[in-house]
Parts: sequence; structure tokens; C-alpha cells
Amino acid sequence: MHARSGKDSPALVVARILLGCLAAGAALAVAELVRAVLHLRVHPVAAVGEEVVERTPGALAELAIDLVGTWDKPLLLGGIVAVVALVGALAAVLAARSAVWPAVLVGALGVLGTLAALARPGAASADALPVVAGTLAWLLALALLLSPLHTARPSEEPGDAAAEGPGSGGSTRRTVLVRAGAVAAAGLVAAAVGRSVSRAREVVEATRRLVRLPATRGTPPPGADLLRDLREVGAQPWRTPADDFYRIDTALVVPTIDPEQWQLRIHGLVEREIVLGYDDLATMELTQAWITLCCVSNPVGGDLVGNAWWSGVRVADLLARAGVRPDADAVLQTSQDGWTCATPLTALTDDRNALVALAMNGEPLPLEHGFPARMVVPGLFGYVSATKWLVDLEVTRFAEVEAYWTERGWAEEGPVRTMSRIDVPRSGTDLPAGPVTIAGVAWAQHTGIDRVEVRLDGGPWVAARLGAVPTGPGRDDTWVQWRAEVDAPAGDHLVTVRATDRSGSTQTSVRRDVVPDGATGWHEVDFSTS
Ligand SMILES: Nc1nc2c(c(=O)[nH]1)N[C@H]1C(S)=C(S)[C@@H](COP(=O)(O)O)O[C@H]1N2
Ligand SMILES: [Mo]
Repeated sequence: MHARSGKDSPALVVARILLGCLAAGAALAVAELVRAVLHLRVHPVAAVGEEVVERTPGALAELAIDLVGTWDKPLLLGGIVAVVALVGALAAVLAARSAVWPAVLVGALGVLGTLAALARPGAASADALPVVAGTLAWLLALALLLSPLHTARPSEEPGDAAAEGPGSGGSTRRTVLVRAGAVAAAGLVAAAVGRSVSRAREVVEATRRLVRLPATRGTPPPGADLLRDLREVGAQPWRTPADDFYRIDTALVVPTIDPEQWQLRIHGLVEREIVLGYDDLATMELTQAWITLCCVSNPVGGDLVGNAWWSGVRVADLLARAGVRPDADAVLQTSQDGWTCATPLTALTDDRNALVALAMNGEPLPLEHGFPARMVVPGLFGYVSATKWLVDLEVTRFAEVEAYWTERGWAEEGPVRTMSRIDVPRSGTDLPAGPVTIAGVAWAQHTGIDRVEVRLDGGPWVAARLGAVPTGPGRDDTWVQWRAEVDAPAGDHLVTVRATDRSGSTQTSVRRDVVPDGATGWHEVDFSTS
């Protein structure tokens, strides 16, 4: 740590105040950028404002509204920004005494902002990220802007016109100005990018709300929702609502695509290349089906799996229009943001419901799940089949192509693995001794689940009761809910599940990690009874 005189000239104090405000402004810009990119609802400044409103005694609030009328909100938000600037200025001035001051002041404001953001109704832990990023950016900017002042000897203060020349106050002043320019530019860029990301999102959200598709919401087969009574204790609904559907992709910013501009190109080893617009697909015959989608990165017992009613156009029909050449064995899918995956041609041309989906649970795809169009292929992991924001299908040969995840060591073929999961009871639960309900889901898309068994404390396997699945083609493409009852005397217990699919194969007990082609092993949950 540098020894600091603590006695700044008036000019230097003014410089510190300006630099402190600049760092605070950059912090707000970074916070807003992070909020926009992650599409978080909670604005940190607004969250603090709402906290202030909630904590202001009613009489005082009325008095304030009497005084300022409808200016109350802009004044409140402006006041918060002013406080942020003030703290920034103070931190920069006090930094002359000790580097602890900026950390304490900025850190304290960061903690307050975080608490306010997390206190908003429906806030998730991610809503703390903008404040955290803003706080870090703030401290970084302060260090960058003030360090030239601290390394210069007191006689070489930038305000000291007598000392010019190499390594003197003149060069310190230049360094400070250059850095201030850089911080200001970075702040402006962050603010501009944040704004344009928000704007693009708003525009496409508005367009999406106007889209009308002949898609239905789908009705779960009678008896599929076997675990309704267990929702409170951890069971999932048979249909996964879009908001709760797991999301996996490499997109830092969700692509915002105007369906009017969107095109799907089908080319490669085909008789004739075709290009389709959104309306072309929306007016074709829609195929609708229940399909469970899961991720290769889902660990045993994990929740990267969901079941929805998808509406779209059969890929087989589109490929037939283009006319696939006989030497092809793969289709390379590309998204608007450049992500790729290669899918076995047979999975797209056999009788399964491989879809270019436009709707999920009866609504146009949510932006996060691929609006305006995505692929869904029953029986394959998402990383080899489920391209969101789809723009290109190239009929090709596996020998010719590499795709995003296969280049990174994941298997070329990605058939889903037969899997079962215990949702009830939750691990670590304490229950009354006696009969205990064990329940969960099992899936083996496009093969189907034949039976699910549970065992308590390594005892004999007991068959679970299975919920219904759809009938007809596609009956094997969804997960199935199951439940069983075991008798658990007082003590600690371990319950294990395993599924057998309709091809007759039972899940192996061998525990394997998700790389390169999906986890294996039995899911186990511990609980106690008393
Ligand atoms: N464009 C794009 N599509 C993608 C991905 C991606 O990173 N980018 N990830 C895939 C993976 S690994 C999975 S598991 C599924 C997840 O789909 P979901 O987010 O709608 O659940 O999308 C697939 N489609
Ligand atoms: Mo995935």
C-alpha cells in the first residue's frame, strides 16, 4: 500500500469528485448491461426505489406526493442515482486517506442494492448479479482512475502546474485523462449495448404476442398426472410449463428474430434446395405431440428434463420436398447464433415425430426456447437434435461434418438413456415411521418405459405403479410418472429406483458421468423416519 499524504489540493479534490462520479456512472451502466443481457426483470435502481417506497411511513409519503405530485417517481429514481454519485465522489475523495474507504462505501451500497433486488417479489438469486457486477466494475474503475494520483509523488499532483516534463504532474494528468476517457467510453458502450439488447427483446416479444398459430394447448392423457397430490412435497406436473422448462444453450444474449425476416434453408445432398418462411410453415399441416426433451448433461437425479406439447411441421415432410440423395446419412442443423448439431438422417425421416416446432404448450415458442422455430426429435439428447432459433438444415454425411459439442469431445450419436428419478421424498426429509410414498418420473423416449422398481435399504425390488402415457404413435416419447409405497420403520433409510424400458433393458447400476454420452446409474435418496 502506498503511503498517502491525505492532504489533497482543492483542485485534486475536485478531480477526485469528478472521477468518483464517473466510476459510479460506469457502475450503473454495467449493472444495466448485465440486467439486459440476462433478461432479468429487476432493475437495481428501481428495486431500491421500491424498497424506499415500501418503507416510507404513509403520512410522509402523502406529504411528499402533495409536494411534488406526479414527479414523485422521477424524483425518487433521480435521488437514488444522486446518492450513488455522492457515494462515488465520497469514496474517491476518501481514497486519498486509505484504500479501505472505497471498498467499504461501495461495498456497503452494493450490499444494500443486492438486498433490495432480492427483496422484490419473485426475485431469484440471479437478480443479484447486476448489482454484483456493477459493484465490481465500480471498484475496478476507481482503482484504474485513482491509481495514477496515488503513485505520483505529492509534489507532482496534476494540479501542480510547476512540475512539467517526463514522469511529472503533466504525465499524471494525461494518464488520468486517458483513463477517464476510457472508463467513460466503456460506460457509454455498456449503456448503449444494454439498451439495444432490451429494445430488440421488446420488439420481438411484441411481435410474438401477435403471432396466431393453429396450435392447441394439448390435454395430458387421463391418468398421466399421477402425482398431483404430491406437488407440495416435490413432484413435478406431467406437463412442464414453459416457464419451468429447463434451459440449456450457449447463447449469452437470447437471439431476437423477427419471424417476418426468418427463413429456414434446406440444402446439401438434396434434389432441390428449398427456403421456407415462417408463414410457409405456419400454414402447413401442423403435427402436435407430447415429447419429453432431456439434456446429455443431466446427472443421475438431475432436472434437465421436461415434457411439453409441441406443435410443428414434420421434418420428414420438409426433407421429402427437398428430395434427399441416397448417399446422405446426417443432417447438420445450424441456429441463427451459429450453434450446430448433426442428427442421424434416419431419426428425421422414420415415422417418429421429429418436428420443426413453432409452438410449445399451445403458445408460440418462448424466446429462450427457440422462437420462432426449433427442432424437437423424440429419443435423442438435445445436443444432437434440438436446435433452437433454427435457420439451416444441411443434408450431409457424418464423415463430412463436425458440430459444436462433438468438436468438444461429446459423442457423435446421442440416443437418450433410460433413466428414472425420485422426486418424493426429498433427500434428508424426516417422516413418520410406517408406510412412505416414493414417487418420481422415468423416461426412455421413443423406446418407452416398461416398468419402474424401487427398493428400500437394499431390500427386494418392488414394482411401482405407472401413470398413463399417450396412446397411438408417439406413446413412447414422453416421461412417465410412477409411485410406490414402502414400509419404513423408525430409522435412517435409503431408497433406490431403476427403470426397465420396452426394449427389455434395465438401467445399469454402474455410475458414469455425463461425458461423453450421458450419465448412468441408479438414483438414490436418503430420508429418515421417527
Ligand atoms: N441454438 C442452440 N440450440 C440448442 C442449444 C444451443 O446451445 N444453441 N443447446 C441444445 C441443448 S444441449 C439442449 S439440451 C436443448 C435444450 O433446450 P431447451 O433450452 O429448450 O430446454 O437445446 C439444444 N438446442
Ligand atoms: Mo443438452
